[in-house]
Amino acid sequence: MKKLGIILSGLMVVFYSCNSSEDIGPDLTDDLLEITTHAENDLNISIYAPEKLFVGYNEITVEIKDTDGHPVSGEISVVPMMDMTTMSHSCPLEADQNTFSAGIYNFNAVFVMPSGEMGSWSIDFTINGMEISVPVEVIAPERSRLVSFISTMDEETKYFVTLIGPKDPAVGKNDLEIAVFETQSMMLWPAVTTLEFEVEPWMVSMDHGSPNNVAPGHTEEGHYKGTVNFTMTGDWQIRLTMTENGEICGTPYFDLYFQ
Ligand SMILES: [Cu+2]
Repeated sequence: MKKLGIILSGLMVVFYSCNSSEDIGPDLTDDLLEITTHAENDLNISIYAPEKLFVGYNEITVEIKDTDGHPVSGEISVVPMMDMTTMSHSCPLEADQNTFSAGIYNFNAVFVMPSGEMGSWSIDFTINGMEISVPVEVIAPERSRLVSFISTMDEETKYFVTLIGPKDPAVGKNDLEIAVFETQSMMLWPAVTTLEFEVEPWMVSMDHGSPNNVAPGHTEEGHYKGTVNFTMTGDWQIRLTMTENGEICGTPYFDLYFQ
């Protein structure tokens, strides 16, 4: 009788933990936008992001449930792909985890072109051995958050510099974050970790800069962080000088506007 009690209480724990794991579910806060949902191979996949997917650095959350609505766990891999009919290519990707739990998986993708007549994007998953391709739309933002160019140093390396922050620029000191990748093949877009930068915010309309800026330095995996100081509202350019071993490889800039 005592044994039965232990078994029963054990079962209670199992039932209880089943229920509570459903309750844990996705922590999808209100500030995430549902980009798309896709059903295939008995899985329902929803893709969320802070805003519409755009050319630049996108932080993406994937919700994976079975057909009964229960969160799924297991193994996962992800590859963004653009099909351009005569060829296809991927893009820079930050996806370190190859497992996911409680139905949630996060990764970052730097889309390098907008969807359109040139081609269409999909996010191709392998989830617990099943290949699932989710079509997505990528827009070109009003002000570019991705600059690509060929290195002026070796005239060969193709760089992609993406502006991650400031996300909400304001008068005063703002955290600056950029990330840099290069193209090695249609599928290989590694982070570039060996660069140095100078930064100069410039107000084009009034032809002046600002004091007290901090050049972005490498932190990890091709991310560079610094500070930009805006002395007034309006149109600004974040002008960067990118060097490697003391030689200039490019001068990308980003336009910003805030009131
Ligand atoms: Cu393309």
